[in-house]
Amino acid sequence: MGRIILVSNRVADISKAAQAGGMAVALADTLRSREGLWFGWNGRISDRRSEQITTPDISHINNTTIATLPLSSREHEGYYTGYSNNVLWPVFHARLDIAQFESGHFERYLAVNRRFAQALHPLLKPDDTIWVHDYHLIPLALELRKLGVKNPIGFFLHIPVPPAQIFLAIPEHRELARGLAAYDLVGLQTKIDVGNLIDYLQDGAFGQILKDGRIRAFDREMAIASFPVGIDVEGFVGQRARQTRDRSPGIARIIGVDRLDYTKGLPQKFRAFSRFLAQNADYRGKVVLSQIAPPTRESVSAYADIRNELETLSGSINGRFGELDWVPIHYIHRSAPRRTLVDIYRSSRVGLVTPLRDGMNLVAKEYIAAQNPHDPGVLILSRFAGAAEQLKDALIVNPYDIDEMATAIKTALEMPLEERQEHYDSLIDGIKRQDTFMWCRSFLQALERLGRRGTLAVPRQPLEAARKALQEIELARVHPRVGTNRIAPDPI
Ligand code: ADQ
Repeated sequence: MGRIILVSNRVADISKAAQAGGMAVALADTLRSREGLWFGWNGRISDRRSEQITTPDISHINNTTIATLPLSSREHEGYYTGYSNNVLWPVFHARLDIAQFESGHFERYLAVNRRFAQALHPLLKPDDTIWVHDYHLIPLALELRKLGVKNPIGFFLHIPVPPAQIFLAIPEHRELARGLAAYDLVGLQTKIDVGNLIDYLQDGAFGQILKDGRIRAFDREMAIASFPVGIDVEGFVGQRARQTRDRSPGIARIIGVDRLDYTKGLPQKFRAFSRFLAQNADYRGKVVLSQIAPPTRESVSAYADIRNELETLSGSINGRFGELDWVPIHYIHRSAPRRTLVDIYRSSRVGLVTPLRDGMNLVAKEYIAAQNPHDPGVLILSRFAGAAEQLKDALIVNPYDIDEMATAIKTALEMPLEERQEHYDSLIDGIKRQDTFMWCRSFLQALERLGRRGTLAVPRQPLEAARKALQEIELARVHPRVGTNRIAPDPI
């Protein structure tokens, strides 16, 4: 069996993968069981010019080679902050309003991908399988193909794909599509993402769906399929720091754990909790919202704005409802050690996971995995998190609908034990079945099968599958006016 070559913007420390959680665990596990190489940026910014940074630093951990390069400061500004974080991240999360299309950044983005391809090329062997991760590296396969690389190359996008009309607004959308077409397999989080990408490729890049479900674009054929990212359930629960204890007897906790990012819907979450307190005076003093939100990408101005907004909001809500012995919102702008998360989730009555848009959202899965099966808490989940496609037995809400979220909080707090257990049983089953190891295995098997036989069983009708997935989420959504989390479709 050939080697596995992983390429990602940042290379995880595989000796500490368990603490990082999520996909790092599965990738490190794959590299333990077969020879491989992990290539990417080492997180450092060098004083040297980019032309002088050509050979990667190489180290070895067991049978894995780690090859990393620094970025020059111009590259960091154009490729990382400028294009990846200020164009691709907001646009793919449907936030065209805050995208910053500045000249020169796309060229830097391409140039870094070209430099990475040139540095990786000499390290490759003919029977290697190459797996590239995330939006920073969309053009990498095309740059490798230009150097004559014929190996199977797969790409996995961790963030969502926006609807075609939004994708089309990126000035360089055709170059990005041409880059995607250089991969043999493009893996996305959900069927809805697959539908969006195929829609765009048909309308914006004149792609065609072939009879076997693959897509032909820019004179190449690629397979596009969904591979939902999961968690390592046992590994996560097993690292639990201590036994659950009720931290504040008599007070129910609602928990939120999100990076402080404008995609995570934190102001809407705070407003919904405030609306809930305004409408349910009897709950004042009996429930708190604890929001853990560590800082990320603080050099980007949109992140400073969201931080200010949250600090103002939590201050005003606490000022309006708080008492000397009760503060309604605990807002913690720091990271929590991973081993304490299980205990925090488990001792919280409600998990409130309401991003405006999210590729998957692993916090939703971690919250369920951490619950006590005999007395589980309730997950409230945004219909716009990729996880909603799998976790339809959560209370599914529209994060823009503050009243609906406020109602869902009440429904969750008052849900009888039997109903909570039914929801939990169905959710934990799916989370265990589609875990992080299955995600990694199924992507690699699909990519290697494509490399050997040139075929992959993908849905023949991906657009139909996407439409059905969207309808199913809408059907599962909490409906405040009906007061139930199940509505029947309207008769036509
Ligand atoms: P993220 O946007 O980072 O990831 P998410 O999947 O929710 O989002 O979580 C990442 C991990 O970070 C989780 O394991 C969580 O426990 C941890 N984490 C978050 N906040 C924390 C805190 N305050 N303290 C400690 N740990 C915290 C991107 C995409 C997602 C996609 C993942 C994986 O944006 O949509 O699910 O990649 O593909």
